[in-house]
Amino acid sequence: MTQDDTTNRDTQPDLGRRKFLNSAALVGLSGAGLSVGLSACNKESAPGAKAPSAKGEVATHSPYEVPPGQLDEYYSFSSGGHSGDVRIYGLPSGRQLKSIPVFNTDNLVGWGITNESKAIIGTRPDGSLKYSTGDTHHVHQTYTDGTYDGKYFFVNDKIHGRLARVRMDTMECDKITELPNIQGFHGTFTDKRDPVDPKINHTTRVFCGAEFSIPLPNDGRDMEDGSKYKSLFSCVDSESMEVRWQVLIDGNCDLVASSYDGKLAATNQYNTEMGVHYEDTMSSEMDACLFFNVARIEEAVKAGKVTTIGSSKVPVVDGTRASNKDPKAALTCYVPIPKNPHGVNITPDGKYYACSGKLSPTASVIEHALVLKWFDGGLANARDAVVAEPEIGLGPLHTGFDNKGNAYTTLFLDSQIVKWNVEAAIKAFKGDKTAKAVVDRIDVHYQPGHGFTSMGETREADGRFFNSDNKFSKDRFLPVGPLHCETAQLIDISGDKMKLVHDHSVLSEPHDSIIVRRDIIKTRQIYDMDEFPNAVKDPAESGVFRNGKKVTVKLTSQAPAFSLREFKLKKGDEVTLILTNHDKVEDLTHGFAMPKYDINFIVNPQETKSVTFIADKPGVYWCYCTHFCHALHLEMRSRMIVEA
Ligand code: CUK
Ligand code: CUA
Ligand code: CA
Repeated sequence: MTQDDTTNRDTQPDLGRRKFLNSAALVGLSGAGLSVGLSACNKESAPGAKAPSAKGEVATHSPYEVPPGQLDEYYSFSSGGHSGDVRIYGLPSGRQLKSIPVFNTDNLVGWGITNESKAIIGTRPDGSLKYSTGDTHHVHQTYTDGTYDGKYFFVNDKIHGRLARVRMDTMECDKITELPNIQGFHGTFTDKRDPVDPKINHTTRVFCGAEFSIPLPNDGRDMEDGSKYKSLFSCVDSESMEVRWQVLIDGNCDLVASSYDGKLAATNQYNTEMGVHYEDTMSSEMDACLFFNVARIEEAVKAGKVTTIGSSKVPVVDGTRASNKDPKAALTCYVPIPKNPHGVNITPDGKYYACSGKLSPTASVIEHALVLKWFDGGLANARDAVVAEPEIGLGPLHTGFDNKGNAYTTLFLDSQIVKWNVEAAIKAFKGDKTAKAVVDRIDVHYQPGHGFTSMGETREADGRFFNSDNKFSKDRFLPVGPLHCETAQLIDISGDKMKLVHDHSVLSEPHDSIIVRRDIIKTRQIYDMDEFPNAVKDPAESGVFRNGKKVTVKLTSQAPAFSLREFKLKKGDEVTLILTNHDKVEDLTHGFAMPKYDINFIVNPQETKSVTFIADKPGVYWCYCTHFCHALHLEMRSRMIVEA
């Protein structure tokens, strides 16, 4: 116990509980065989640790610390769950860099407020947003030849069944597609390679699983007849964002994985029972990991062996068990695994899928080549594609991989990360008594959901870091009311033993993330004015342009002023205000807030945005710059006059 700890205690309201947790945490840490390096790190980062000296030197705390002025080595892109956004963190520091609004509305940038963002999210005939809520779970990037290409990432909305695309040069959502005839769009994964055209070596497909079964079409028929409830697995074109095809399946889809050769996509199924009631979904000891033969599905679509559902034009092929009994013609392969599995992840060498048991303490290892063999008619039972099923702990959920053949699985119930060796697990499954799958364990705080490794979803997995996104933080951070933040724990996986690097707080409620080497991400510094068709290219074009009741206000911003010091409207005008930022300096953003009209957005350098509103309240409204831009930022205003 250091002096700092003792001093700190006097200010802690709940002494006993904190003491208990400290020792509990210590027990966990020593159990995991942590090195001296970590305890040193803990001590030095305790309150009162050495501050930077007056000379401007920087105190160094641990080999993982990113000193002031230095940049992180990795980006982490993390879904925000029911906040509807995606966050960007720097790792190893854990600094939060940005929240990208996607399915939520956002005051900072005006997402859901500007016309441009509303057009992406989708509107109702009255101009209001079609949906203003969303639930982001899984973030996956586009690939070229098995590794990230930094072009786009995709993220799902579980609530309304939508897939969003975010362009990674500006880190902005540019397209959203609603999948037809599904509910609970949960798992999604970009294809790692499109083998159809050898010249196309990058992602063109995004696979999407539907977790909830519904009557098809869901228009009021068959609501009490559970046997009529079905799920669909969808494929979206990454460029057009149109749904290419869907597969009707038995059971449900949960998480999704894609293969490195573009031949298979997989989804774990926890409701093979096709239960409509809670208990029914857990009644069977075995569920499945379902594999899709992508080439055969696309041939069937081409050959017109399809149906459509309701008003949707998307071709649907039949992937149900009854229609796919002959492996040589089958579109789908149901590999039985225990019980209510959660998570399916492929090893960086593309050979194996790890599917966690959730209600079974096991991970099932399925060999990619054996699933292909089943489709060729060379494997008697689909279950024979399972080459290992090690017992790894309670409540296994998600698995990340290093570059040395090890898997790292989150254990929700055990509050641990377990490191296990895939080849050792396979040997043990074959009966080799000397082979031990589990290599190491480390306690995390508390109840991990997703875990992911640096570059672990690519061929360039580097085995440096594992990040555990935990579902409960309890006492790890200052309490902030009944709703706590969540804990992310960064673990060094470069050695034999896992080492806890640090905790960083994450706003509720992250699900999945990817850790991407920073050299892959190439962002723009400013926008290109020519890309905005409505740009006000010359401040001299500014003014109020009237066409009956329809009025266009054009203005520009350049620090520290708007081009129009004032503009006049008449009560009842339908106004579209277009603002182009003429500043070219990186990071020189202006804001535009309009009191009582509920309008607030920003324009970044060389960017154009517009808003449309009815001038229904006569009076004077000072529209002001919200984003601190200049010494005269507070003076940066434009007077909107609405005549009665
Ligand atoms: S699911 Cu959240 S812990 Cu939506 Cu990725 Cu497994
Ligand atoms: Cu422009 Cu503040
Ligand atoms: Ca089940």
